[in-house]
Amino acid sequence: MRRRHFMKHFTKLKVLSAAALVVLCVSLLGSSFGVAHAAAKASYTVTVGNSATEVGIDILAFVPQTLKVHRGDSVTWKYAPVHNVRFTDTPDPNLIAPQNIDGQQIPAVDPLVAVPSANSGDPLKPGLNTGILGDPSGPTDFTAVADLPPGTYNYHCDLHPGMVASIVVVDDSVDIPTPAQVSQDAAKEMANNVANAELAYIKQAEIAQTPVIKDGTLQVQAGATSGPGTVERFFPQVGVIQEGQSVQWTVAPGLEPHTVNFNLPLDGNIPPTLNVITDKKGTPWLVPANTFIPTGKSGDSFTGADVYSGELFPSQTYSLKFPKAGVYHYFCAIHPGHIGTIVVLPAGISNPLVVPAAPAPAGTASAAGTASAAATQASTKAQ
Ligand SMILES: [Cu+2]
Repeated sequence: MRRRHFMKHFTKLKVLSAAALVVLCVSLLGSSFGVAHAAAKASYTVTVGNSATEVGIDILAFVPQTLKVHRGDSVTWKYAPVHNVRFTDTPDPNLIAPQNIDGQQIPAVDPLVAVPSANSGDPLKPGLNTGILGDPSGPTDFTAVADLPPGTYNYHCDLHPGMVASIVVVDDSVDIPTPAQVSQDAAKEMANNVANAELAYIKQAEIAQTPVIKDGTLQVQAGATSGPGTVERFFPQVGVIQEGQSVQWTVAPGLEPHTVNFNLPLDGNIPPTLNVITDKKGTPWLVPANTFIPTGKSGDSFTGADVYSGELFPSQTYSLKFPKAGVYHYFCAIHPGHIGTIVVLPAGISNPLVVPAAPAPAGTASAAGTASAAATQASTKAQ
């Protein structure tokens, strides 16, 4: 999700006092390289997602997923848009639900998720919520000091309910990887995730070059997934059908929802997914933009007036029938740059993208039969 305002910018606290620094140096001198000892109050980093929005790739993962720390170490989450960190075992089931705003029931992001429960630099506590962070213009940070007894503390992102991770506070006597080692491994893991997502993008784009029109319905995939990586694009990006045919969008499995919104604004200016409104008491609320609210149901006909699908979740489908020839651009209200086009050809013009199926040779009933007949022919010619 994309947000331009309402970003809480937190001041990073310097957790190392001069005295602590001396202790740290002495401790490092006496230790073997690459292992963090208990006396050092170390500062660890967790990367929250990763985004290459110019090509529509997001990585929906906390890296590292499991971070071992000693009591008193600090953890900084670095957000690449847009996530929250909340220390509970279950994501909020009512992420966007009607809220009482000045006596009216208005759909808004649950304050449990939207409003931070602590400031950056505060001690880590079960239930801590950082609020939604990660401006599209760059990552933002949140730091918490893990002053907790040894144990496993789970957290997740409420916007992407499969994004789960944990901080494991280990006993002071246990050696754990240093922050430098953890960051180095995390960078490698994240680079792998991005490379895999790029590969998924290329593969899906290649598949989409051969359109699938089944029973008069073109199949379009919204997004592609590779492990924690998602590609926020439509496949095919340009769909071609004939008047009276339909398009069915299927959201790729994974964690990322999408929408199908006709029409793309003429100036290309897609409004932000969420807006901030302030109630009479001055409390800010995050409310979904109009583009997020469904105006047309699956199976409707698209005749040129705006139609918005509303949020479509992984594996969910949505279809529209196109009775009128034309070129129609559409967009996803959630992801910047997630735009597609449907070209509807007038009656009498056949779809140039559809490759006619070869007629089956006489006496062969199956595709396998056709293939083996062709193979026989080829091997005969080769001799
Ligand atoms: Cu999208």
